[in-house]
Parts: sequence; structure tokens; C-alpha cells
Amino acid sequence: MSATDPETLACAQSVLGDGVARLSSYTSDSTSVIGVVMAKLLSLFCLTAVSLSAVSSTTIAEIQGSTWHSPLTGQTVHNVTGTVTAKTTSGFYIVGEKSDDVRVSNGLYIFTSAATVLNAVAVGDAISLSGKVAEFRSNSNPNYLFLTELTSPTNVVRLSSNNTITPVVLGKDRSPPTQYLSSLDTGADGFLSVPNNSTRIEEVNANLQPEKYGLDFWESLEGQLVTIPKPTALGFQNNYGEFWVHGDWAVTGKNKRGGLTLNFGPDGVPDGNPEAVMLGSPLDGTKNPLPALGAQLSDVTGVVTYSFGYYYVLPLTAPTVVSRPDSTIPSTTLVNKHGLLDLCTITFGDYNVENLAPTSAHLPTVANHIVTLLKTPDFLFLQEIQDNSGPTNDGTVSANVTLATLIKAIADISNVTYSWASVDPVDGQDGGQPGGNIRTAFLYRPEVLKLVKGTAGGSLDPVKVEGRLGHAKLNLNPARIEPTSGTWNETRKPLVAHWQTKLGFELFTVNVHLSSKGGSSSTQGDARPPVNSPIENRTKQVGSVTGFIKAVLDVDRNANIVVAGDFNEYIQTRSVYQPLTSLMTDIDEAAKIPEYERYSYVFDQNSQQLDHVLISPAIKKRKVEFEHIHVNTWSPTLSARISDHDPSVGRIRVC
Ligand SMILES: *[C@@H]1O[C@H](CO)[C@@H](O)[C@H](O)[C@H]1NC(C)=O
Ligand SMILES: *[C@@H]1O[C@H](CO)[C@@H](O)[C@H](O)[C@H]1NC(C)=O
Ligand SMILES: *[C@@H]1O[C@H](CO)[C@@H](O)[C@H](O)[C@H]1NC(C)=O
Ligand SMILES: *[C@@H]1O[C@H](CO)[C@@H](O)[C@H](O)[C@H]1NC(C)=O
Ligand SMILES: *[C@@H]1O[C@H](CO)[C@@H](O)[C@H](O)[C@H]1NC(C)=O
Ligand SMILES: *[C@@H]1O[C@H](CO)[C@@H](O)[C@H](O)[C@H]1NC(C)=O
Ligand SMILES: *[C@@H]1O[C@H](CO)[C@@H](O)[C@H](O)[C@H]1NC(C)=O
Ligand SMILES: CC(=O)N[C@H]1CO[C@H](CO)[C@@H](O)[C@@H]1O
Repeated sequence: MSATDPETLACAQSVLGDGVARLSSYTSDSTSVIGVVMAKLLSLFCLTAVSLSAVSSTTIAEIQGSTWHSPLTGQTVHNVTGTVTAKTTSGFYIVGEKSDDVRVSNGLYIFTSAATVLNAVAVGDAISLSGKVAEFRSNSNPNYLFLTELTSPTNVVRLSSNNTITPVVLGKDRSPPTQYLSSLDTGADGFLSVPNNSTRIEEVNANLQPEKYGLDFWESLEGQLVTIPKPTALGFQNNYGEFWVHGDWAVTGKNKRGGLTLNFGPDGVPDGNPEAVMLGSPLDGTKNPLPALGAQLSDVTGVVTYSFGYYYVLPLTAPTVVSRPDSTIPSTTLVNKHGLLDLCTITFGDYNVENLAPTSAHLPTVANHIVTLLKTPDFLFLQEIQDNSGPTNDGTVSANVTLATLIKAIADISNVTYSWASVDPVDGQDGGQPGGNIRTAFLYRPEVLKLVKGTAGGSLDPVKVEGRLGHAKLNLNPARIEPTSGTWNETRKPLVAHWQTKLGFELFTVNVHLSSKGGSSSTQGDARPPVNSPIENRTKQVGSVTGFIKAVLDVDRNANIVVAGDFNEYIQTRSVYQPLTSLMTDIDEAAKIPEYERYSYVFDQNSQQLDHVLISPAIKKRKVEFEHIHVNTWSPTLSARISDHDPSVGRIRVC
């Protein structure tokens, strides 16, 4: 720009009015020193004025930008134009001209509770407005991502009304990536890698890569109106009636029920199912239907937003359920007929029975599951058996009444009378519901198996492996692994038992319930990789269990050993399991369960496996069978579910 170009002249004219002609001729005099200085000053002034007028018309795309934060954060912008797509009680969404850059959203949330503004706009209005660009976090939780929005709107002018709005049709116009959540989840285990929380999205503020990373994809649609065609529910609703879905687009990890299983991607990196999104509360005040894993819904149109740690699509109105999967739960096919040919065969079940006390309303249903679905296996690994007084915090630690009540409920409907083996914890030391003293326990059919003779360990007595080469024995039976070690602080100590069959074959079992994932951060949060709490503890706990198994195998490398229970960790978090999986084999692997059908729990969008069974080399050599019984993840409603975990049944040979 020079002092004589038409724009600067126009500017000068507007600034200086009538004097401009004189100045103009003055500044044209390039031989005059004053003329040059004046020309420079004027040029500078008008340059600033022209760029200010450029800022005074800002597009939504310019506000959103191609990174996580708006490049205009904190600035007041003018003449932002867009069409109102949806209204809330605290603002409204507008959509502007589409950007050619796929990273850049052209949707925006306008935050205001001013009735004068809210009442002045209607869906379909094309408007122009001013406001301040802000990055908002739904509360002070530092793990939440920021939402770009325009606050304190002013100069709201309606340009036209009743405009048609065309949503972005997901699966057609744009489709989410299917494996990675964030470019910052580096490490062999992807989003499950350690160290966790080594970087933060909001600190790095990288350019979005929506073709590759799920969080980037949803961020690139922030504030936009989208349609989810044919949504499939990926689990039950939360306390707010929100739930996860995927739409009619390419997905990976799809299980037969309709869920998305957390599994490994084709490159061996864990797949966090970034192609799913939460459906929030409908904007028109209608209520979402109650979903279930695999339920099909009518199309949803809504706006993309972020709050409380998650990306959401907020439906304009509630969808309806179009169909629900069959509610029949098949029983296990893995029974032990106890015929002459079955003398080496043992069946077992594994079930986290969720805070089971003698008076629990769900106790008869647990008994019914054990009889009708698990078909009264020869023994059971149970977790979350509470003491006789349940959650009443009265110093009770014994669970003999709890176990006797369950055993009687089973016998009443099956004629199978189990015996039990367990070791009481020290009051209040093993975590879980306060006062409940949850522990793991074995039920066993005494006509099939008996405990190898020995003294039962007390709460604080560590199990030790003894015996001569080729014949491992325990100092105490049953007993707990390292019950006084800090490794097992605030959690259930693993319960070990040594068994003998009628023919004299032996089997060691370890029943585990590792520290829960409480305190972990959202997989769609700021911390990358997400905080997996307390992974240090679970890693040490697996090490402790492995130490016991190694001690048995060191004495007898052909020992029959089964470790089972609630590990509170996915097998895809390889850093945790590495020592154990170097000695033992995941039974899902040995029994060749299809990878996507390996799940016992649903959390967020993922059908996932927290409950595992691992077998020693001697058992793996023989025929191994295994089945997941999805009685709880397939429950037709959340309230009908009796535990948050599914049970499983295995059939192995001990000779
Ligand atoms: C918008 O459409 C509605 C319904 O068709 C009509 O009642 C209203 O008058 C229209 N408004 C304008 C400003 O055209
Ligand atoms: C996980 O993140 C938390 C919170 O930042 C941190 O305290 C912990 O040490 C991290 N653990 C690992 C194994 O990276
Ligand atoms: C992640 O680490 C940062 C920096 O140490 C910390 O401020 C933040 O609270 C951590 N996030 C979580 C979820 O623990
Ligand atoms: C539970 O144990 C207590 C104390 O040993 C005993 O008195 C009681 O009879 C037992 N109850 C059952 C149901 O086994
Ligand atoms: C239990 O055994 C009795 C006597 O043999 C028999 O009549 C009854 O049908 C059996 N009940 C079940 C549930 O198997
Ligand atoms: C066990 O946990 C408690 C409560 O968090 C803590 O005070 C104690 O120091 C921990 N003990 C060990 C050995 O880590
Ligand atoms: C994790 O382990 C540490 C050290 O052993 C212990 O102090 C802490 O209480 C454990 N945390 C949880 C949540 O179990
Ligand atoms: C073209 C246009 O809408 N211009 C407006 C831009 O914003 C300023 C400040 O609100 C208004 O004064 C202009 O009229």
C-alpha cells in the first residue's frame, strides 16, 4: 500500500474529510521531505484502519481455526454471520459458510442467557452479530477440553428468516476415523500406554488431523449440526440419560450383539473406538429412550459439542428405539457329564457377583445364573462376596453366612450343594464398598474336587510354595498371596487353593480382584495418554501373582494352574500383563474365541474385557474350551442387570 493508492486515499478521505485533496497533492510531492514523512504516517494509519475493518467482519471458520484453540481467543469480533441451527436455555448454535479446510468447523456456540437476545433469534434465522471469542471448560476440571464459543453477543441483526439448514450427514459427508483417539497417545499400547498423562492436548494445541484421530475429528465438527443415520446404542444410559452410539458408517471391532469391542488394530496398536459419540439430552426437552447394547434407533440430528470430558451430539429431539436385540441368553454348552470319559475334565465358572450380601435382592438371580446359564460347573471363581452384614460397617469380616445363603439358593433349584473356600480379609483393608469387606471365594463340588489337606491361612499369612521337584505343595491351603505387602494395599489379596480330583490329579487356582480403575481420566480428555488409575498398582499386583505362579512352575513345570477373576484391566494394556503372559496363556486365545466377542463389561463406548482366565502350559497343551455368558451386558435394561460383569465358563483337562 502507498499513500496514493485508491484504498489509502479513500481512507484518508474518510479520516481527514475536506482537507484530503490538499494533503493528497502534498503527499504526491515525493521530492518534499515533509511529503514523504506525511505519506508514511498516513500509510501506517490507514493500513491499521483497513486491517481493523477486516477484523470487523469475521467468519466462523476464522474463529474456529484449524487447531484446538481459536486463534482469536479473547478478541471481540464483529459482523459474524451464520444461520441459527439450534437453541438452548443458555445460548444458541449458528452455522456459517463451509470452509474448504476439513479441519475447520463452521459451527459455533453463542453463549448468552440474555432473554432479549435469546428471544430475538429463531432457528432458521440468518443473523449477524458481534461478541467475544472464548475458550470454555464446563467446570474447573483440568482434564476437560475447551469449547470454542462466542460470549456476550451484541449487535444481533436478523438478516432473513426461515432459511433451510442442511446438516452434515455423518457417514456420507464426513466419517470418523476408527482406531486412534489422539496423535499424542504415543507408545506401543496406544491410548493405553504408560507413562500416562505425559502430554496435554490443550498445551500442545496441535493442528487437527481429523482423518486420522477421533478427538480431532469431533473437534473439527464442534458447533456444527450433524445427522447420525441409523444409530446403534453401544450400552446403557448414564445417570443423565445419555449414551454412546455409532451411526451408519465404517466401524471396527463390531461384535455380534452390535457393540464395539476394544481390541487391537491391524497394526497391533489398541483400538479405542473413536468412531463412537455420546448422545446427550435432547435440546427440545424430550427424553431419550432407554437404550441397551445393540438397540437400533431412528436417525438423530443434533449439534456437536464438548462438555464434562466428552464430545456429544445433542439431538434436536429424542430419537425412538426402532428395534432391540433378542433378550434370550443362551446357556453354556460346556457341562461336565461326569461320565467315565470325563475323569480328566473339570468345568469352572468365573463371576463378579457385585457386592453380594446374604440379604441382597439379586442373590436368588445369581444362584439362578449359576444353575441355568453356567450349568453348575465343578467350581467357581467368585468376586465381590461381602461379609455377613453386607455394607453395614460393624466390624464383621466373616462371609460364611453370605456363602451359605448363596449355596442354599443354588441347591434349592439344582440339587447341587457346593462347598466353599475363602480367607477373611482384615476389616476395612481390601477396598470396595465401605463396610462390605468384599473378597474372592471359591465354590466347589466336593464330589468332584477336594482341597488338598492342609491348614487354611489367616488374613495375614502369606502362601508359600513348597514340595519336592515335580510335586508342588502349599504351606497353607487356601491362603492369600503377599497379604501384608503394600502392593495389595486397599485391594483384595489373591486367594490361592490347591485341589485334588477323585483320580488324584492336582490343580492350583488363583482368584484375583485387582485395584479398580477409579480415578482414571476420560478417554476424550486433555491428558494423553489418558490417566489409567492406579496402573502402577495393577502392574505390581500382576507381578506379585506371577511370582507365585513362577514359584509353582519352578517346582513343577507341568503343574495345572488357572488364574481367573476381575483384573480391572484390558489385556491390550500389555505393559501390565507382560510378566504373567510370558508364563500363562489367555484362555480366550487358547480357546480361539473370536477377538471381537471377548468382552465381559461395557464402559463408555467399549465392549471390553476386565475379567480374564489364564492357564498354565500343561492345561494349554490339552483341549481347552471357553464361553462368555453375556447375561448382564445383554440385559434388556440397566435396571434388570444384576451385576456390571458377565460371567464365563471354561472346560479344561487336568490329565
Ligand atoms: C416462517 O415460516 C413460518 C411457518 O411457515 C411462518 O409462520 C412465518 O411467518 C415465517 N416467517 C417469516 C419471517 O417469513
Ligand atoms: C498417570 O498419571 C497420573 C496423573 O498425572 C500420575 O500421577 C501417574 O504417575 C501416572 N502413571 C503412569 C504410570 O504414568
Ligand atoms: C496431568 O498432569 C498435569 C501436569 O502434571 C496435571 O496438572 C493434571 O492434573 C494431570 N491430569 C490428570 C487427569 O491427572
Ligand atoms: C458362621 O461362623 C460362625 C462363627 O464361626 C458360626 O457360629 C456360624 O454358625 C456360622 N454360620 C454358618 C451359616 O455357617
Ligand atoms: C432334586 O432331586 C430330587 C430327588 O432326586 C428330584 O425329585 C428333583 O426333581 C431334583 N430337583 C432338581 C431341581 O433337579
Ligand atoms: C495404604 O493406603 C493407605 C491409605 O491410602 C495409606 O495411608 C498407606 O500409607 C498405604 N500403605 C502402603 C504400604 O502403601
Ligand atoms: C497404590 O499403591 C500405593 C503403594 O503401594 C498405595 O500406597 C496406594 O494406596 C495404592 N493406591 C490405590 C488406589 O490402591
Ligand atoms: C457490513 C456490516 O454489517 N457492518 C457492520 C459491522 O459491525 C459494525 C459494528 O457492529 C457495524 O457498525 C457495521 O454496520
